[in-house]
Amino acid sequence: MFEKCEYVTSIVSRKHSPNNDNRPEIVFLGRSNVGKSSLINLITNRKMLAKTSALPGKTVTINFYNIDDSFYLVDVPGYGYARRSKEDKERYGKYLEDYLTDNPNIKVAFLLVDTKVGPTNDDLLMFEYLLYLELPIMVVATKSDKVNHSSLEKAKKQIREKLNLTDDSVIYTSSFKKIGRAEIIEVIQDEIEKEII
Ligand SMILES: Nc1nc2c(ncn2[C@@H]2O[C@H](COP(=O)(O)OP(=O)(O)O)[C@@H](O)[C@H]2O)c(=O)[nH]1
Ligand SMILES: [Mg+2]
Repeated sequence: MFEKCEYVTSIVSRKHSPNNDNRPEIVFLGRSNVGKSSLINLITNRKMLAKTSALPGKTVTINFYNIDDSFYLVDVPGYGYARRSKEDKERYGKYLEDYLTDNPNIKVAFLLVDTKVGPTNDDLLMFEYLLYLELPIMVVATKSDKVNHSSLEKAKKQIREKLNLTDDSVIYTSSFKKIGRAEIIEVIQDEIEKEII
């Protein structure tokens, strides 16, 4: 896995999707700046595959990365970036809705939440929305390097409670410290194998 990782294209409408043969799609959702692009780089073990930025709100398209010619990682516009205009927010919301609705190719929707910040109202709305769409959700807590050991326990409790999750269903990651890669890959592998069997 991850021998070949390449950026394919950026789209704003599903009709331009490069996925013509219904390969599995693994999508990364979360607030602007939560660490989506960094996580894609961690998973693929590439430093610069997905563009990361200290400035929030940079990704405004749906970006497809071809992995081993067998599935796609998909990076989408982040939500909750206050400095975007209302029109922009509506536009990106539409792209996302168009991409997520009735899309059977999506095998995992990773919802990224900042470990230190915890789930925001926008995160809760996105979580509810993904439940409503009946997408297979996996919650990922990012930037776990930012909290110390005891705060991490508190953060875990908060995320579980706010989202009503059971114990083992959150994956804690740090792209900086390269934590959580194996767990993410295991989830992807399980979902993709289900397809083949
Ligand atoms: N401390 C810490 N910072 C991170 C981590 N991952 C990303 N960042 C930083 O958070 C900012 C946003 O990251 P990016 O991956 O571009 O987020 P995106 O907007 O969700 O794609 C950048 O300044 C990154 O360097 C992490 O694991 N730990
Ligand atoms: Mg990004």
